[in-house]
Amino acid sequence: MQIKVYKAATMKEAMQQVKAELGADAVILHTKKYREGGFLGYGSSEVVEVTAAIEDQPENVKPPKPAKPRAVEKPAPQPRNVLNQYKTNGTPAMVQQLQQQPNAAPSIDVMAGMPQNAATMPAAPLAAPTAARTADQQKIDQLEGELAQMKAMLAQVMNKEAAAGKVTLQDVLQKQEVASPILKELAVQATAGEPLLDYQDPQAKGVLSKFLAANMHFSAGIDLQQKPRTVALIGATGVGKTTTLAKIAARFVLEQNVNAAMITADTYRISAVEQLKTYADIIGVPLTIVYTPEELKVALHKYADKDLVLVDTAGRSQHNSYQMQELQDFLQAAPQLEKHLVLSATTKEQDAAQILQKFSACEPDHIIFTKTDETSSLGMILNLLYQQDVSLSFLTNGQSVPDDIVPATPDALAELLLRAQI
Ligand SMILES: Nc1nc2c(ncn2[C@@H]2O[C@H](COP(=O)(O)OP(=O)(O)O)[C@@H](O)[C@H]2O)c(=O)[nH]1
Ligand SMILES: [Mg+2]
Repeated sequence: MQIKVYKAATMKEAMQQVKAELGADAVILHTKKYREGGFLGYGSSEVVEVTAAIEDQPENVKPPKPAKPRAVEKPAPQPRNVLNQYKTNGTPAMVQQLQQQPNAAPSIDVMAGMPQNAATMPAAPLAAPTAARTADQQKIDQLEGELAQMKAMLAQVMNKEAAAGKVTLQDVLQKQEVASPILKELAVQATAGEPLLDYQDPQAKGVLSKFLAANMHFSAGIDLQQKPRTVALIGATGVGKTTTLAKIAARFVLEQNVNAAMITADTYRISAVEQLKTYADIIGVPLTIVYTPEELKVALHKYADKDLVLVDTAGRSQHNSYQMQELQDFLQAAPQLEKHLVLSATTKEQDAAQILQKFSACEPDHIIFTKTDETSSLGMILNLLYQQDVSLSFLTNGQSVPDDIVPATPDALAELLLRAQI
């Protein structure tokens, strides 16, 4: 590796020198700004010093050409609902500004999609110290800048491996359509290089799981500690409410011997009642059919001694305000109900965001994602629930009752996301 120091009056000029001499692959190791010449501080001029490095080239390889100006990157699509919650601190704009300058630091190339603080690293040591800034703060800034530079260098090395056919954690998440601002957040929050781990590396699952745990809420199923537990499943038609309700009931009753009962308010189709009656008979739990909010209250009272009461509801369309109001009125009759909104993972993200928004009038406590086996775009789950208050309770992955359901945990979601076929 060659390391060279460049001095110039401005950062731009110093970067031009670096690029002209070392080419586009150069990495900026350090930047410094100080005053030189003059007498007792008078008449001195400001100097920018940039330390840059380039890996040694094999002999038959020509020296690197100066970087071509980068095409202006399209702004990353922002995920709905969560847009305003990213901790950007204004840095993406700075990155974009740097990328748009033909003379921008060559290290920006290396850092596309990298931590924002790494991408803006030359700026940190150059920030003019204000009177209020303590020496400690400056030291911290400098250390942060250096850390970001090291992250960027490591990423560069690992990027080469990725180019050699490795499928990284980041690749898989991209394939799953995780929104790019979230991918950038992963790069910021993870240790340098972790997003570029091979997706099959056991460490990759740990990295993803930790990121999910830090940025989403998980309730890992239903906790029966808080008694009595009355749970209603709500959502659009055909998303898997009844099947999921049967899976939950079967798990609790058959595996944990829980004393449970079922109530159904889905009386629109005879087949819907019959479907649940069949499950109730097989599992061996009582089922009550209710037509009005009053009847729901009576049924809940009747089952007051049960450890778990599961309530099925009719599918509602988010576009039908009458249906939505009817559901709200129904749920208001029993404020103690814990509401799980059931969403199919096969729904278009835009529609799922709308369903989430419309059903928020019913104040769901948890979200269940069904049919995770039928799509390879599971990034939607993360895009929708990123830094939202509502928690993920279950994930279902097939039609089989009771097998195809798992309590939602960071590990379970990480595992599903990493199952992508590349
Ligand atoms: N592949 C797959 N199908 C599911 C899953 N959950 C439910 N289904 C199917 O989706 C269809 C609708 O389910 P149902 O429970 O009747 O939906 P509801 O109208 O919301 O009550 C049925 O054919 C279920 O077997 C799942 O996790 N994966
Ligand atoms: Mg149903």
